[in-house]
Amino acid sequence: GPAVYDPAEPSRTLHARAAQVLDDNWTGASTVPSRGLYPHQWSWDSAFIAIGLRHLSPLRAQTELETLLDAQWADGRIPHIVFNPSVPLDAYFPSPDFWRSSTAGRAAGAPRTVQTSGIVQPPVHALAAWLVHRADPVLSRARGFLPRVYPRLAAWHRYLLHRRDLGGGGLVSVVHPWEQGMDNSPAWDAPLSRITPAPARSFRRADLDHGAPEDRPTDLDYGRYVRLATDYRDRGYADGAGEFAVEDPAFNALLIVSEHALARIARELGATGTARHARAQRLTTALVDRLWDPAEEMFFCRDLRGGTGAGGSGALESERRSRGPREADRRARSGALEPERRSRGGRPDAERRDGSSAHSRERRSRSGARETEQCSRSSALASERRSPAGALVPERSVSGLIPLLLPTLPRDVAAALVRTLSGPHFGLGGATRLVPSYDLLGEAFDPHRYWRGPAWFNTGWLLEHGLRTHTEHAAADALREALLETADSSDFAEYVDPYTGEACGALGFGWTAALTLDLLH
Ligand code: 9YW
Repeated sequence: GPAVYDPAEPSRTLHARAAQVLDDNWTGASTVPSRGLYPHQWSWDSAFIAIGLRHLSPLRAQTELETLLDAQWADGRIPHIVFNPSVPLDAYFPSPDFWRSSTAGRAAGAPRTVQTSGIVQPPVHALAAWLVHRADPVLSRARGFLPRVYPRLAAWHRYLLHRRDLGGGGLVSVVHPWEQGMDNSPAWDAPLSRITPAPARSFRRADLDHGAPEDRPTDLDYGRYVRLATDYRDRGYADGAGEFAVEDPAFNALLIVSEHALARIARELGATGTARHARAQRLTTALVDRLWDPAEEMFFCRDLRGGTGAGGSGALESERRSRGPREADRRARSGALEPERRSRGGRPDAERRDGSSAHSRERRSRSGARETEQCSRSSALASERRSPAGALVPERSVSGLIPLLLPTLPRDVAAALVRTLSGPHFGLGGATRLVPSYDLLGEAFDPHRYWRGPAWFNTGWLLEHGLRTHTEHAAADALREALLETADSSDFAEYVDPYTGEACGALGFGWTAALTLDLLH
């Protein structure tokens, strides 16, 4: 059988190689996710990287987070990218001249001296700061690490809770798929299908210089990403009016975990932390109320701009009752119908290539009719007619399992999540040893295309912790071992085939190496 990674005797080779990746990706003040593909600083990557770096150099781990926080906007947002001025503009798209943070973001308080993007990423930072502090409290106190980062982290959470509660139910919304971090997840297909893509010739994708096109999002995806980001920028990065607004389970679960961490930091600094723990508890309740589906035994995204008026808690069920599960699924997948978007997995090749089965023709004409209808309305009228509660998106994404991290999740909810994780849709311990990013049985499943099936190490790490939090130690041990073996055999790949562990995307990836180090300790 496979070698067991004994925590008492970390494999030196794997440890040393992971440390080497982080050294190679270190720029002097922060760490790039990947030298070729992502040559700047990314927000949630840096949080995960700091969690690993603390085992190599607590000073570097603190610096990683401080560099990111130095680019925070006055309104509290932490940008998803902090650009490295010494990297050529054409090395990554969208580059600083697209985001224009220091001009377009002036009203929102973008920094003047450093160029950033204007969207955000999941709030893993307070959790990271707490773990980094715990790794070397003496150094942390000597440098005044927590007193310096605490007010900034508090402002970050304040921004999310006050400016991004677009659904009015207490949860935070993302306004772009890049914000949630799982760029081309099938959960975005329905909300993205309403967005008119920017023409492909209006931008140049630098990512295709580094990655195989069939392992990356499509041009149509990128057209929509560009449209949404352009509109947000042209509104001066003001929140509220955008065409895309989704409450995501993982984003909100990470905020809750970070709010608990912020409570611990507050306590360390002499406050009680009670109010923050209470807020985290209220958010946990809201998460279950708004995003949990008891019949499907997992969390789903709530598309605030979607829905037919049948919204509210249990929208997925009422959708299913009125139309049947197949119909509800087909409606939600209308964004996945264009030939470019059709995946390698799931359906027979013939149907996918010619796209002309009666089934898909019918679906396509329906989605065309809906798009026309939406285009003909003025946007104010359209938003009036929409249900304020939106609708749950019936796609099973790994995001819907991440709330397992939450320590005060109701017991029956946690037990149901564990069943879903090891059931046919995610296959943990059965069909797979790693957790796929998307439903193994889903129509859009593709084992190699980015967030439409491959297993990722950050979500694996989060679920390993979730399993331990709910005392599923055997499953956590097995997942940990699979993560370590695959990080090793894939050369710290960005993502892997969830069945075979075959490497996809970039190698020498920052958070893969960092979280490997953390699992070894
Ligand atoms: C992009 C850097 C980022 C990650 C995201 C991942 C991808 C593409 O790479 O985003 O161009 O920003 O989806 O989660 O933070 O590793």
